[in-house]
Amino acid sequence: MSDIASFENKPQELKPKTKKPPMFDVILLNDDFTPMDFVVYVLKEIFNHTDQAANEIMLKVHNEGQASCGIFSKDLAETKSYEVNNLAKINDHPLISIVKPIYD
Ligand code: TYC
Repeated sequence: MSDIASFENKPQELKPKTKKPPMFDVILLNDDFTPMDFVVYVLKEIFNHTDQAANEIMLKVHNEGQASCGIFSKDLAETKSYEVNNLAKINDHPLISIVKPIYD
């Protein structure tokens, strides 16, 4: 019997408990003042989206009120959200992103 087969045949309570790390969504919020070009720039610079993806995400936020920029570990999500909000602030735009835990 292979190691894998014997592992898979073990009762549930004897298997090591492996837990996936919690993941976090960075969500961009709409406002009436931030220029569309600036939002596209932020999505390309901070989230490494292509020009096409950045435009699609920006339009989704504009039309629906919010959209995900990407899913990350807690640290990375908080860093990217801070970078968005800081870049907006120093450029005098009201653009805001928030971080939300993903429950599965
Ligand atoms: N609604 C903005 C405008 O009409 C554009 C915009 C898009 C602002 C996405 C924020 O997260 C945002 N200029």
